Amino acid sequence: FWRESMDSDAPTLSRYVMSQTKDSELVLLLNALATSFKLIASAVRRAGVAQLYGLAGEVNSTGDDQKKLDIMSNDMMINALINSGVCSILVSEENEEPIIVPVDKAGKFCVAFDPLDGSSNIDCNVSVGTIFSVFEKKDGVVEDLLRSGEECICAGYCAYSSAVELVFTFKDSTVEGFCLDPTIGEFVHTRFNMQFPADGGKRIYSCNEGNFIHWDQPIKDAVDAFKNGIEGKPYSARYVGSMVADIHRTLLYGGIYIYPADKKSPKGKLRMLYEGIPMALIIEQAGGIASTGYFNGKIGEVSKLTPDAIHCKCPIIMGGHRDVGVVYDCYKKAGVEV
Ligand code: P6P
Repeated sequence: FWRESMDSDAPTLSRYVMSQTKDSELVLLLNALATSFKLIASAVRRAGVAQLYGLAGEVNSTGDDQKKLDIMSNDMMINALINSGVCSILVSEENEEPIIVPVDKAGKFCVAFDPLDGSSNIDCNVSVGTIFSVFEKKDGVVEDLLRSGEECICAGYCAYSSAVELVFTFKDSTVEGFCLDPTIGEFVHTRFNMQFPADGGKRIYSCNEGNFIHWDQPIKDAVDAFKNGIEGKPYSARYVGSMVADIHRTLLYGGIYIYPADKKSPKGKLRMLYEGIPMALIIEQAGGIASTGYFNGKIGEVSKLTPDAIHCKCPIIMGGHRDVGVVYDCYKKAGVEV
């Protein structure tokens, strides 16, 4: 009995990564990322008692007021990645300019990340997360990150909530989930080959309806369809306003997440490199769809977009065939080729 009291064979993140690749630098990269997620989780946990709520008095690349936790989380990721010795270029939502790793510590990866996405929610204890995407260096210049999502070698997010949960995927591989076990300080494998619910899952639509007046007609028609219920089946509205929370729920429960291009945000609001592309890789490799909706004159796929600047934006419509199909039907009715 006593031997079952502890897992003497814990399926840790490092063990999983080493089982998937012989590239020791990739193992080092994931370890450095995991270390930063543990540090951020600790800072988020302590925010209330360590006076980490509130503004830091600066603004970021998005023009958002930076929270103390934004800056602390950003420092934690930058320091962990620079000292991993396997990165050359870092792009953070919190930094207008890319971070060029000193040559003596430079390696073959380029990493784009939003260290604490949804941090406008942090002061009211709503869950937040880190989102990241990884590319291989070409020339060691920032243009190495201005590549199609199809060249992304791995991507994922870490949710800081009731559990600290890392969900990530290697390109052309499965989506795996790891929970931080605080008793051993390791991410352990808890979800295997995550799949978007085949039937579309729960009928949930997730969008900021405060933008309704700015949307194009097909998006308005699709959201109205969800509101009115489809084939007599009602939908629920769920919108946290933290992308990691909204996407994680959509991946696990089903439904659709919509942040379209509109009159207010002609390129969408979310960032391509460290929100759109990583989430698209996760959703697609879990069997879902990550569409841009009508963007650049056509209906496209987020994972096939190429950023023209490190902080450029993209529209995002993510879900299963059932609900994304409702959006597509509305575009077809408007005469758009889908
Ligand atoms: P809105 C948070 O600022 C964020 O980048 C995502 O985490 C979230 O999904 C979205 O923006 C919320 O945007 O316009 O609805 O407040």
